[in-house]
Amino acid sequence: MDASRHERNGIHEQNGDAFCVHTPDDVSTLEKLPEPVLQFVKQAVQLCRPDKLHLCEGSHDEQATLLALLESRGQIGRLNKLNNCWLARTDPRDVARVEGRTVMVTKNRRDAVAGGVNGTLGRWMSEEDFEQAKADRFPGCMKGRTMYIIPFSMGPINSPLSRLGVELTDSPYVAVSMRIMTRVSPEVLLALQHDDFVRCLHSVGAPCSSADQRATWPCDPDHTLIAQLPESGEIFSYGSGYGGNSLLGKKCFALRIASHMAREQGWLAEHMLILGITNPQGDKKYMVAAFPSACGKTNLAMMTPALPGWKVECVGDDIAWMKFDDQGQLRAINPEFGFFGVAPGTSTKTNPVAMEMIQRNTIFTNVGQTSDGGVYWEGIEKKPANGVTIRSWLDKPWTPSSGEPCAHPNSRFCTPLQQCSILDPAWNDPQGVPIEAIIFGGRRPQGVPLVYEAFNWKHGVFIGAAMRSEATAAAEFKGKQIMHDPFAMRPFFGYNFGDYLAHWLSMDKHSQQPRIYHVNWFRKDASGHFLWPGFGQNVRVLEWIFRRIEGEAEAMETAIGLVPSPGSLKIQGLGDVDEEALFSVEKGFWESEVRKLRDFLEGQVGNDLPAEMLMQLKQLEERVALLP
Ligand code: GTP
Ligand code: SPV
Ligand code: MN
Repeated sequence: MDASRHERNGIHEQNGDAFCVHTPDDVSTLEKLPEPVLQFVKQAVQLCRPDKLHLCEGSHDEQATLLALLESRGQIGRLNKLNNCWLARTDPRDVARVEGRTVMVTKNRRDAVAGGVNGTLGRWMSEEDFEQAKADRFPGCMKGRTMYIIPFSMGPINSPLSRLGVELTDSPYVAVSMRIMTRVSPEVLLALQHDDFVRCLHSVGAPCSSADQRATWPCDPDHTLIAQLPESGEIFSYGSGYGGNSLLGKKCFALRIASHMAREQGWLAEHMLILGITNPQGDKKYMVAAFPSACGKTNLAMMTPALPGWKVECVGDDIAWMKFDDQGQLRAINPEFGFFGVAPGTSTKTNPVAMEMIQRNTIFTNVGQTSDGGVYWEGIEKKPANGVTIRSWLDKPWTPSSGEPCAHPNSRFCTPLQQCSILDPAWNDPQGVPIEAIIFGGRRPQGVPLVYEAFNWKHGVFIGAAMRSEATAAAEFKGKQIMHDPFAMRPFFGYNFGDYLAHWLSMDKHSQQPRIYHVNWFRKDASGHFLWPGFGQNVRVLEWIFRRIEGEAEAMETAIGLVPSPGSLKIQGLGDVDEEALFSVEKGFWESEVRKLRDFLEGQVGNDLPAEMLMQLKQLEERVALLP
């Protein structure tokens, strides 16, 4: 591809470097913008050549207008059975994050990727290569389209833990989704007068003549590129309209750019849910948990506890920004304003809270549709009424015997946070909530116990670094291979993973470190059945963690950490649970696990690995060697 790709298509006429958008609407839009935002918009307009500008104010009426526009173009359809709910079907080539086309752009390669390798822990692109890639893609890319200007806040506006952004996009689907997922309001525009912001530029990469907006899901999969420039606080995303590739407040900003900021400013930006849990006596604790994509964060964050008297409340289901306060207490905010949750597997049994909240004001993407205007997916466990037929995410007639999934495995719902019936009272607290436990976890069909506790902070950081999990449909990977996914951040690191580990280790200086745990809901028996019922029953594990923090639950030492002493985890009333199989730590499995971990850390992190991590690895190897 070369710089004149769009010109060759007859789409981009060069009309000097005049600021080319000048309808009366556009002019009044621009007058409202704070100077730095205006400069950002002007440069983007010159580069991308949109036909029109639209400044998003985030109002209800504006949302309705944009949804109606999308509907009139056939880009979304109304779901009549639900209230103000919509279905988007993407181009089948644009259904998930594309890690292979996601890059960090920094002056020095070492600042972006560990071990000097473009490996599984991120990809680096040089500034020169990025300039070329940008020149190959962005000139004229918005021709025929409107550029939406979206000022947004990640986190409560004016919280010391929050940060601002402006996304410019030619996708109205992105505009309506950003209005659900982030705080978009005139207040943000005011705040932008004083505060710096992250500059986010997004294009679907399909310029068109104004009259022809017919493509139902414009995208350019062959040239997709998602580039983060942490040193200048910029994001450039081209070619994909889907989720984390295009809703730039989420993974690109709140994880990749923010983790870089967090390191410089002494805080943490993590792929973690935040929940509050209250025991029958009314004592409450907040916990965060990092599981890789599609491994159960949304489910845990909204859990309906199976133990009587216990209550779980949700602060967030995907991202936590955390900082130790002056008292040495770790505090967390959810920078997001909505949920972008996995649909398949969501049912009134597994997640009744989510099922209730998605009945209104929700945008579904790539789920199946019933002929009476409802939604359908694998595991919804609700038979459609007699005579009702189903169309799949590919808009083809579908029955259970069709031999292909009804919903794409990475299909999602996009719903406002405030519709969650168990939203925590402190969800919008600018100070954040106090965190007492950090939980890591993954999908491990073999070998990894239901729960274990780290011996101390350093060992806990090592447990995060050692995380592995089965691949899921949230990214482009195929099959069920077990991948290294340290801290559930593998696709989201904004800087060298070795430096990231050093940053986590440096938190040891604070007076009240939360305890660190590892959980695994996904261990299977020899015939492939889950050993643990999961979902609402996971509260039994949280209950044990709760009592551990209070100093009330017994644990015993194993080679990998502290597991519940026999009888300490409350499994009464669960029926058949094979405790032995759930908690066994087998020598053969862990020998192989530790070997893989050493290969990974040496190969991918190399000299950037902090010495403390090598020490932890050696100690684990020694403990595993002593296993019977
Ligand atoms: P992202 O939004 O991609 O970051 O994912 P997430 O971590 O929020 O994943 P989510 O909670 O949406 O879970 C995805 C899948 O995991 C669904 O298919 C769930 O049914 C399944 N799942 C969640 N919790 C459990 C559990 O406790 N046991 C079992 N067996 N499956 C679970
Ligand atoms: C994930 O993949 O972890 C998600 C979905 O939360 S997306 O926003 O598409 O990255
Ligand atoms: Mn996620």
